[in-house]
Amino acid sequence: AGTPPGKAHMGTSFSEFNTGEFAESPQTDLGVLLGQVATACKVISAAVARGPLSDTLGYTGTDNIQGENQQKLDLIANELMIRWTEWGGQVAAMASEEMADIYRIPTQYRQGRYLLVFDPLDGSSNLDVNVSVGSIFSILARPAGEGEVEDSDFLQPGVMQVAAGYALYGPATMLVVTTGHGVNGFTLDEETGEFILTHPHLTISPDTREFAINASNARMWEAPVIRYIDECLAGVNGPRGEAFNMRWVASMVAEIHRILIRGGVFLYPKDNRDPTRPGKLRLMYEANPMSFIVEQAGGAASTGREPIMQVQPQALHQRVAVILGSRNEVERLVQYHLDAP
Ligand code: AHM
Ligand code: MG
Repeated sequence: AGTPPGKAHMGTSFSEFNTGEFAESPQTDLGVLLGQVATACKVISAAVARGPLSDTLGYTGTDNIQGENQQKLDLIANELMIRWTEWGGQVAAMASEEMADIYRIPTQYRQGRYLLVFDPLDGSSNLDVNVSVGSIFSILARPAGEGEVEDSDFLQPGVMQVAAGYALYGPATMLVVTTGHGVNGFTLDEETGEFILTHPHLTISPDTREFAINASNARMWEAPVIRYIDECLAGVNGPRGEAFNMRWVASMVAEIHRILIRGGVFLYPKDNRDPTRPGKLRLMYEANPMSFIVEQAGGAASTGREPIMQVQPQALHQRVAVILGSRNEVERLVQYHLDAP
């Protein structure tokens, strides 16, 4: 959704904002789809909040495609995202962290021109301790062509995204969206069931003294990341001459949201635990949508060696190294990668 011209638009509902944004536009379908994704996120928010009361916490005993144990709410959220978006005629196929293969829209529904890619419940290892989790989504245009959608139709670099966003299920439920014209944040009003514009035109400060990384992996990091974190930890007497603070929620959505609100840099870098694994996070439904949001808010997103959104995907579930947030810190990390032998 685009940048509203000033405070007058604070308090606008997401539906009204979307209608204004896409009125007279050939992308009306995109507005409709975003509205359906927003509704799916409201329903997922309610399911997450009821978790402890409805026997939906805990594991299913099955693994997803990345060999991670699925939680009941991972699968419920996946199902809800599909059910609330498949019937409207905007989507041709979907892909998700929780589905090994793509999901083609059943033939009883109209086939749309968009591909919806999502992580239905990111950070779900936090569910049992009642810490923030979220949903992440990315919308791509279906390439022109005949016949069924194939995996290869999804394998577009992040620069091709037409929209991306996340819902954060925290103390308040929020929806943060970009369609390539800035980033806007909406808060769910539980009384009316509407997402209300509370954070127009989010921007990330170029400088920060806060970083986020899972430091338990330090022994496996590459040299440029070790250098960067060592310098942050060295404090006022180190080469940065400043004291840095650290945060790690282990929910990427909460982490990126914090960075949008008060700056920061987030790293899930490549490490040497498995030479075939370029990072932990998934390119298509974690790294790309978050990179689109961060760049639209004036931040930067890199693998350390190239901009994340320029990585050509080879597979739906491929992983990638992630360094994103305040522009000057990301640029410093890119420089450290260039400097490394
Ligand atoms: P998930 O999709 O299985 O929830 O994994 C992604 C999450 C991110 O939200 C978070 O940044 C990271 O994994 C946390 O990893 P770690 O367990 O190493 O702290
Ligand atoms: Mg995830």
